Amino acid sequence: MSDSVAINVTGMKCGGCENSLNTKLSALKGVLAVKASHLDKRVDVEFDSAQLDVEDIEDAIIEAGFKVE
Ligand SMILES: [Cu+2]
Repeated sequence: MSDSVAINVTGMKCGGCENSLNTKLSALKGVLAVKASHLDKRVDVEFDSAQLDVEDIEDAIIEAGFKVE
């Protein structure tokens, strides 16, 4: 089932940071769409809640070197 979440993320400073986070999260199984914004300090994620949950996404964000608020 498709679900969506907006996660507050700090540490993104430019479009390059957005791209690396987009790439990292898009690679997760079950992630359908990602939109990271360093200006909004936020990442919007659509995902299949049967395959992963919000914690898995947050873990990947932290692994990518950013901070979940
Ligand atoms: Cu950057």
